[in-house]
Amino acid sequence: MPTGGTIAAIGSPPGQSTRSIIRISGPDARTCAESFTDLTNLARGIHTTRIRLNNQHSIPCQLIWFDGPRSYTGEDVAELLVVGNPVILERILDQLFQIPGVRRAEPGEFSARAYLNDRLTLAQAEGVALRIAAVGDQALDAAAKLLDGSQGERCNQWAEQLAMLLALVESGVDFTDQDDVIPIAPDDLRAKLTTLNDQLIAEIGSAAGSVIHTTQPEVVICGMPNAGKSSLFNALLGVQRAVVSDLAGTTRDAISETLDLEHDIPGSGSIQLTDLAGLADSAIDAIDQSAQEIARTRITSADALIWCDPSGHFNDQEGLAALGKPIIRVRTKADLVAGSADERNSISVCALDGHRIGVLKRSIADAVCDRTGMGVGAFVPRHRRAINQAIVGIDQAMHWIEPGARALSNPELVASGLRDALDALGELTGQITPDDVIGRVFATFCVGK
Ligand SMILES: Nc1nc2c(ncn2[C@@H]2O[C@H](COP(=O)(O)OP(=O)(O)OP(=O)(O)O)[C@@H](O)[C@H]2O)c(=O)[nH]1
Ligand SMILES: [Mg+2]
Repeated sequence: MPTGGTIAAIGSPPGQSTRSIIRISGPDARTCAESFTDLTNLARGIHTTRIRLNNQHSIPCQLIWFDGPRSYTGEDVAELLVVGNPVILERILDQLFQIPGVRRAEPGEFSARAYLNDRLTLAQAEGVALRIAAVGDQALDAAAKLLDGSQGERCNQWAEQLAMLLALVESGVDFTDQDDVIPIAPDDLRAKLTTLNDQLIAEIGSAAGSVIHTTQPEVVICGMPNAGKSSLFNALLGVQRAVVSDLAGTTRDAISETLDLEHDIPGSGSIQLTDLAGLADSAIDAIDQSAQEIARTRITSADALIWCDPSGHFNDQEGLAALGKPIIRVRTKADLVAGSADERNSISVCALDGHRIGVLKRSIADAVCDRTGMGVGAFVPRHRRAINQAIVGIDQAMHWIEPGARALSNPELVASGLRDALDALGELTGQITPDDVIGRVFATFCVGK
């Protein structure tokens, strides 16, 4: 990411809206703000003015001025609130870029400057990103904890405890020839590490080892051709989105739509629902072959599967169960079954009249949206990875601590595991922040943030 200069970007989503925002940050922000308006000697606060466009038209604008360092980025910042017309916004930006030293901001560059100017810690910057991307209350709560620094505080405490235990183990390495020196009793060390590990596991909660999205979880509808998948997709969405026909092999693509479960099941948020081509032993033609490959890829990356089978047998030739993901077995075309279907292992639905679609929605919410017990660390992939690494390091260290022993027989190996764990946590506490970590964090931001 380039640094320096004055940056400008649109800070609101693309498209038309009543108001949009253009952000400008850097040493020339004042020049930018004053050269297109009648404002002079800008003072902190909101100013109502007009922006001249190419000296022809002028449009009304509210300009919010922040003197550095008391601004988001720590630099002089101007925010322009103007009518949300993309043509006008681009024109304003073009004019700004005529000013020497002013250029378009990279994704996340405003927040990167805030970080470089000590206005935000890395974790707080991630809190900003999470707050923008948050889907649901739990992600918002996690963002708040990142932003208020309480999560960083906890990481610091873990890192300090680990550093202290590592120091004790290492001092044991230095004094191995003196039998009477026992810096820490193995059982004490084990107990302390167990507590620490429990806290780390709680931090990523039920997400330990699994993939969690800051955006919506993806649920795919899979099963044999003609199983009624597309009909179910449409019934869940409440619109005729996918083509339905009695020919097997109708669906040839992965079709995704957002399904909002919040309305029916408060607290569950929304998901990406994807309809797939049917899985078969053989392909009808080359298109079918590639449709099936797409389907298999999407099944592998999904967070949960809705497995449709009108027979209710759920013979697993495809090895879906072995994927270890939540599976919701749905007996489709329940209206064709004489008598009431066995509901112990599956939900019987009819896509034509919506029978038990509500029950299915609830199972979907249970499968993917049950984030209870999920800690802050679960929401940001970098945190989840670092905490997982720390857990692995501590596990390795514990492997070499024999219960009841008077001294550690392999203190070097214990120390090595603890050092790995400390390194992993160091990335979170900001003690170890290589450039590529910073780049990775801000690369996930949108332009204008
Ligand atoms: N009676 C009844 N028919 C259904 C039901 N759901 C789907 N069908 C019929 O089953 C046939 C196949 O439906 P689709 O939804 O296209 O099935 P699909 O699994 O998406 O099929 P492919 O995309 O070809 O894999 C159509 O003729 C639907 O009208 C149902 O609940 N009851
Ligand atoms: Mg289909």
